Formats: sequence, structure tokens, C-alpha cells
Amino acid sequence: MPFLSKGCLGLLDDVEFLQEFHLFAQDLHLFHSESACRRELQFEKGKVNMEITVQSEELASEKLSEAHVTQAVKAIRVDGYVILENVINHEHLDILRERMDADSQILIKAGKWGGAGQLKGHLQQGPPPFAPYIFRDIVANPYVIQVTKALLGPGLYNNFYNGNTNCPGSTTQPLHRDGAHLWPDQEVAHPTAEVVVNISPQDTMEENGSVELWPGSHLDVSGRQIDEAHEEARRKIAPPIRGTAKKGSALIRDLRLWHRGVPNPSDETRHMIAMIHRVRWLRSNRRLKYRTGCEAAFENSELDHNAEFIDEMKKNDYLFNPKF
Ligand SMILES: O=C(O)CCC(=O)C(=O)O
Repeated sequence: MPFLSKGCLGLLDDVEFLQEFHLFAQDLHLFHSESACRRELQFEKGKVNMEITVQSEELASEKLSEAHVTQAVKAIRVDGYVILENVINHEHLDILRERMDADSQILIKAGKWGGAGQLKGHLQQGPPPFAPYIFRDIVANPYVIQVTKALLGPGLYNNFYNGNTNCPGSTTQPLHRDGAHLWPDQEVAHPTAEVVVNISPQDTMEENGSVELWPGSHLDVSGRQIDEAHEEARRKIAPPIRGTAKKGSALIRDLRLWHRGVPNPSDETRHMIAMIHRVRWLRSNRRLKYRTGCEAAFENSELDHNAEFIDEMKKNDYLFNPKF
């Protein structure tokens, strides 16, 4: 069983850990100076674009400009999310969408509702972890990794490859975060240590149930449960927006950002692949399983894919028994 990992899983010695933690602490300082500017940034909102369209020169060199990296990192730190547009080949997305549509029907037929609250109409649905459905511009997108590396530092690794499908007739999920703050009872939030990378194989918008996002809520240091009073108080500060994104985009969001699935009024399923990039020193016992034959998509990447390639995979196991 070959592994594709540079050894992220808790193998740091103490000195290395302290050095990295020191860098994180420096980041914390920078982060709070930036948070202090949050009001001004909101005031200037028209000028602070949460959506970055990757330009032809950047595509040619497979590298974002420094200005775009800075803008993306700042957007995630301050508002909790950014959308990189024009970074994924549409043909790849079409191939994936066709297969994922068919997979949704299998889960729907089995009544296997999932995601937050396990409500009817929402599926916890991962993309097929084998060729020909693994694409480098999805699992190892260089523009996404440039941003997540700038945010999380070298040695970052992926800890998730699954997703959420919002089906026609779905209802509203409970408002939630995908992960808590690393330390409980903080007075101020720590910098981003994990981000979710969401990629949809189609345009996402209100009309097909794009995810609801609550800007800036990743900095809210209250507990994991979000009750109605808290929701209403937050709405007055910064109301939710929708994760509207063109096909070919990647939405990168702080794991702590409040969000939820809302009704999909269309007659088509809306898929949303999810990966989770983590700072190197967060431990994980999980290795992500892919079937042998798709290794090339993961090679020469600055992201540690934390991947294990296996010869045998039971039919539909990735749909019914994803191991988180
Ligand atoms: O599908 C969506 O729009 C959001 C799903 C979600 O956040 C969840 O199930 O945890």
C-alpha cells in the first residue's frame, strides 16, 4: 500500500513544534491588528472583494499574483471566506457532475440523508475517490494551495475528501460551524488553523440552494451551539450571504465560519465537494483512501495529501461508509 504523505501526522519533535507554534503566535499578533481594522474594512466593503477572478497571466504561470494571495488571505482572516474564480476545468466538472448525479440517486433511494441535522433533502455525498474522477485541479489545485499555504504555513495537509449535496425539496439545516475553536473560553479568536475548500461542479446560486454563509462569524468565540437569540444578535451585526459562485470556482472558508444548507428550489441536485486543509501541527489519525490508479493527480504538490492508495474498494463504500 503506497503512501503519499510527507509525514504530517504528529511526528514533529518538540523543537520543531515550538518553532512552528511561535510562528502561529506571531500570526496571532498580526491577525488581531487586522481584526482591529475589520470595521474600516466593512465600511469600505465595496472595495474589498471576496471574489477573486484568476487572470490569464496567472493561469499561464499556474501562480497567483502576490496581490491576489494577500487579498485572499485577508478576506479569509477578516470575513472568513473567499471565492477563487476561474480555477477549474469545466470538462472535469461535467464528468464529475454526471457521476455525482447518479450517485445521489443511489443515496436518495436508500433514504440515506446526511449532513448537519441529517434532514431529508441533504446528503453527505463524497465524489468517487478513483479514476477517472480524480482531477489535479480539484484535489491539488495550485491556486487554492497557494492561498491555503500562505494562511496555514508549510506542511499543511488535507484531512477530508467528501461533500454535501442539496437535493430539490430540501429544508433549512441548523446553523452550525464545521469545527470549534482550538481552545475553549478564549476572549479573542485564534487565527485560522483549518479551512474547508468547497468546489461545486456547477454554478451555485440561491436558485439551486447555494450554501448560506455568515461573514465574520469565525471570530465569534462563543460555544459550538448557536441558538436563536445568538443568531438574531449576529444578524444585526453581519447578516448572512449566499455562497454564490460560478462553475470553475473554489470557495475557501475558515472551518469555524457559521453556515447551513437551505432549501434548493430547483429541480436539480446541487453538489459541493469538501476538502479540509489543516495546519501541520494538528494531529490526525485519518488517512484518506483512494483507489490505485489516480496517484498522478496528487504528485508534486505543496499540500500533503495524507493519502493512502488501495487496490480494493467495496462497491459504493465511499457513499455509504465514508470514514471521517
Ligand atoms: O449543503 C450545504 O449547502 C451545506 C451543508 C452543510 O453545511 C452540512 O451538512 O454540514
